[in-house]
Amino acid sequence: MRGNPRTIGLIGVPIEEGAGRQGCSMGPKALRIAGIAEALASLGHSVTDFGDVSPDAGELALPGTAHNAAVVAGFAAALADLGETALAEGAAVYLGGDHALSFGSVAAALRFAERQRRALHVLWLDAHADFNTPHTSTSGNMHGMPAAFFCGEPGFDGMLACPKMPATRFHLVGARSIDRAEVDLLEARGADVNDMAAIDEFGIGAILRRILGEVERDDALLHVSLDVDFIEPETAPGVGTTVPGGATFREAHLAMEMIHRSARMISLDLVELNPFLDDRGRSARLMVELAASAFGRRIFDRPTQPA
Ligand code: 5AB
Ligand code: MN
Ligand code: MN
Ligand code: MN
Repeated sequence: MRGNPRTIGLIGVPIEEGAGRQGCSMGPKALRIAGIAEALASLGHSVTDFGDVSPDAGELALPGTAHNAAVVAGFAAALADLGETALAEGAAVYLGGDHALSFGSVAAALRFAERQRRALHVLWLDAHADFNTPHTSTSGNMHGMPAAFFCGEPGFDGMLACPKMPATRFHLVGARSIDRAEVDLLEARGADVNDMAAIDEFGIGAILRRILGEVERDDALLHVSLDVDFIEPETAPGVGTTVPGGATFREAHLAMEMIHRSARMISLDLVELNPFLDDRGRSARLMVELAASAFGRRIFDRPTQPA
């Protein structure tokens, strides 16, 4: 074991209503079959699986275009509560499910941070910004909206009561497909956008070092949201929204290894895995490996593979 053993709560979130196509509801099962609990426990952590969360029932329609807003809101409400319970005991790992689960997972982290009187930073590892609102979205798919919600953009009345955070603490890394309206909003709010060109030019290590340094400077807590499409689709094909030119296997691992060393992460989303599109469980296993790196697995811990 490296560093301190932690108590980790796994929360399955079988939501697919935020995405434009079906399949992400099978993600929690695939991540469990790929060995998420065993991988974290093998590092010396104490792992509890809370099972799959069920959405609270309710009605909600948002002005503008936002498909399945009631389902997304129902998951968010249930998840914000269960997430807070998990955070009170240790770290939370959310097994997605599409990225609309972050309406709830980040709400839980913001509530927890507020109670601790600490600031929260969010690291968003994604090809996309997920900074649309029901007024700007051209697809109406709510997996493209959670960041705008928790950064306090208008248009989500009735979603969920929770603290909001300034977009200056929202760090997007890996972006290569951002909608016009998102670019304008991200710029206007001063969000920290690091696109693939920045990774190519400066290296992901330098970018992560700067971001984690800001978290340290603020003595803040960190929530990490890992979208499968952050990674190059040839390496992680099990996702509905592939964009070529993504992070490599090693870039993704280095990011997770640096997150571990910073010792600031309280919660981690593993989102957008679509097992229906995956190649023999490859992307599911990669997401598990990346989560293990974020919780302390190092290259030295890995046995050499037989030839
Ligand atoms: B994902 C798009 N910006 O709003 C939209 O996969 C894509 O969680 C959103 O990052 C992608 O529909 C959402 C075009
Ligand atoms: Mn996303
Ligand atoms: Mn994405
Ligand atoms: Mn996606």
